Amino acid sequence: MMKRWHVLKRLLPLMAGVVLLLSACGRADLSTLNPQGAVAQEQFNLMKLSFIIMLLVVIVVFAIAIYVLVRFRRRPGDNKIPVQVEGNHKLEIIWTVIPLILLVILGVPTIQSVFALSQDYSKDPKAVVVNVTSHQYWWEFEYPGLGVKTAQELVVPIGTKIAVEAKSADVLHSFWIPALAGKIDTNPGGNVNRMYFETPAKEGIFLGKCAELCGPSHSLMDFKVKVVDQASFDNWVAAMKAPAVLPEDPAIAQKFQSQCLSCHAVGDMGGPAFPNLTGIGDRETVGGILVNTENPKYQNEGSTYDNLYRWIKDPQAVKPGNQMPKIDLTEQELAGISKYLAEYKLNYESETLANNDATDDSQESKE
Ligand code: HEC
Ligand SMILES: [Cu+2]
Repeated sequence: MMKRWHVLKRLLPLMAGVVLLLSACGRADLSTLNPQGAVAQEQFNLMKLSFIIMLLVVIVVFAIAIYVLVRFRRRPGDNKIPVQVEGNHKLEIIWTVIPLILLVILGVPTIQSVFALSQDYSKDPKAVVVNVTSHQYWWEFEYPGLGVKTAQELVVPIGTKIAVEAKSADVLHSFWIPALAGKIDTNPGGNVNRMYFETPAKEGIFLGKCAELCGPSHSLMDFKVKVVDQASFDNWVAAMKAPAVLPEDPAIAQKFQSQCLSCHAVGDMGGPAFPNLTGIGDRETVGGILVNTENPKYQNEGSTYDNLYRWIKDPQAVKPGNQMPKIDLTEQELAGISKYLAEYKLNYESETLANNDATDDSQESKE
């Protein structure tokens, strides 16, 4: 007994260490185990149910196995071969019926949920319909009912069903917001996949991921879901439709128009096929991964918006293989354009979200 305790005592710090290590793996804004909204909650309940059943089976099977090992072990001097039993009707019926019952307990709610969660809410007037298009390596969000298009950050109102129609512009990707809903593949070739999720009743920012290996920058293909109150959402929609604001400095404005608006859109100007930059100053990140904040540490020739600057200067260095080319700009143009974009804010948020700093602190710019 003493000896066993000694072994256990040695193992305790190790086990405590493992607990600490694993507890750091979960991020509230990126965890299926911290579900937000009704859909994620239902999926989590299914997980709990199957986990509990599994745990019960494991405990019973191990208990019987250990009991048999101990009770019927060979003792010194005992050389008798025990009675050999072959087949036992009662036992066989028991261990066939119990799994059947467990499967029914697991199956009925699972099938119910699968059908309930595959409902199409795109015709529901209370739902917000979003057409999601994945690109190597960014996400496009179009709100067909509202006439708005944005990228990288899906802005949605609280407590609402979001009906997603997902497709891909190039290769296979997968749309996944761990804290809000399960994932869905986005396919090329006009094949639309549908799902819906429900936003929680309070504001917050949730991290989304591409969950299908799609190329060298797959792991950098992040997006955000920004849940805001209804008033902020309405403000946002209106502000997205407002006329474009161009850089004040005419030389910078000219450069921006000729070099950037061939691909990008701001307000009512520019091309529709590439990420819409309207209100990019409000976005949490640049390119989905670099934190979009002012950071004097990287003061670059008059621009403290290090990450916008860094992206525009050499997007390929940030996300290898993405479709934005490196553009020839002078330091002054670079600084001017990044400052302009950083200050391009729509100011749509009500105070609650501005004060509730749900921004993910662990999202460091990778350097
Ligand atoms: C050939 C088309 C093209 C041109 C020209 C172009 N871009 Fe881009 N840009 C892209 C694409 C594609 C992405 C998305 C890259 C990704 O994340 O995979 C992007 C992403 C961005 C982003 C990040 C967007 C976000 O939502 O986080 C910024 C900022 C940006 N571009 C600024 C500029 C500026 C400034 C210029 C002009 C100097 C410019 N781009 C010129 C195609 C272009
Ligand atoms: Cu991917």
